Order: sequence, then structure tokens, then C-alpha cells
Amino acid sequence: MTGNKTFTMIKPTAVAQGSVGKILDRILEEGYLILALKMVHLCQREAEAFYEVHKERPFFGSLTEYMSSGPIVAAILQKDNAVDDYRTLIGATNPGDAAEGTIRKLYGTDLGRNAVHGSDSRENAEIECSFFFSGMEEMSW
Ligand code: IDP
Ligand code: MG
Repeated sequence: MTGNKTFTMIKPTAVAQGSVGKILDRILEEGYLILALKMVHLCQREAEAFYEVHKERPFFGSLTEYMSSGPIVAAILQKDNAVDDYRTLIGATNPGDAAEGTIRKLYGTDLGRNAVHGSDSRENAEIECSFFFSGMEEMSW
């Protein structure tokens, strides 16, 4: 299948709350193929490397501390227009502002604990997929 790829993480609170299955099920229902999938507990240094673009932001410390506070589930997703469509599916960064039915609205609790990450561009999707997965771990259907 053709189409482009995006990268997602299910964040620690959503993993701890047992929402992984429901979130993955929703992603599949929306027509994405899962090309790679794993559960990882990042250390803070790894979270800092992943979120390096935000290193000057005031929330960088709390974000990276949170993202290393428990396991996350990382995945590569494929679908036509994956990057933009996935951002629509997850909803606004703050779950309070997210549209009804979006993943962040359903499973997020606040700005920090907003259930999932989604890449914001094709270029960043490539970088983020490569951060977590080697070529050998990625399926081609
Ligand atoms: P995004 O995840 O919707 O792309 P970004 O601006 O890339 O949003 O921010 C990365 C993550 O950092 C967000 O998902 C959110 O959890 C957290 N975050 C963003 N802005 C703030 C803030 O102002 N305070 C605390 N955490 C924030
Ligand atoms: Mg972002």
C-alpha cells in the first residue's frame, strides 16, 4: 500500500490507565496500518533527546520528566495523508480544547497528560520513526 507515515506514542498515563488496546483499536478502525509497535520506558535523557525541539520551552523539564515516568507505547502508522489526518484524529494539544470524539478528548486529562503524541510534519515523522525503530523493525505490507 502507498501512503505516508506518521509516528505516535501513547503517553504514560494512558498506558497506566489501560487505554492502549482501545487507542490502538481506534487507530485501526480509522484505517491506519501499524508498521511497527513497541512498549518502552524512556529514561529522562532519551525523552530530552526526543523532545529536543522544545528544549528552550518552559515546560521542557516537566514534559521530559513525565514522558520518562512510566512506559510509553511507540508506533509507526501508515495511511494516505497520515500526518495531517492523525493530528485531526488526536485533536488539540490541550484535551480541554480537543474536538468531541478525538483521542485526546477521550483519553487525555490535561495539557501534559494528553494521551498521545502525533508527528507534526512528514519530515519530523521520519525523524521520530527513526528515533524509535530501526529499518529491520518496520514492516512493509
Ligand atoms: P503537540 O503534542 O500537540 O504537537 P507540542 O507543542 O509539540 O504539542 O508540545 C509537546 C507536548 O508538550 C504536548 O503534547 C504537551 O503534552 C506538552 N505541552 C505543550 N505545551 C505545554 C505547556 O504550555 N505546558 C505544559 N506542557 C505543554
Ligand atoms: Mg508537537
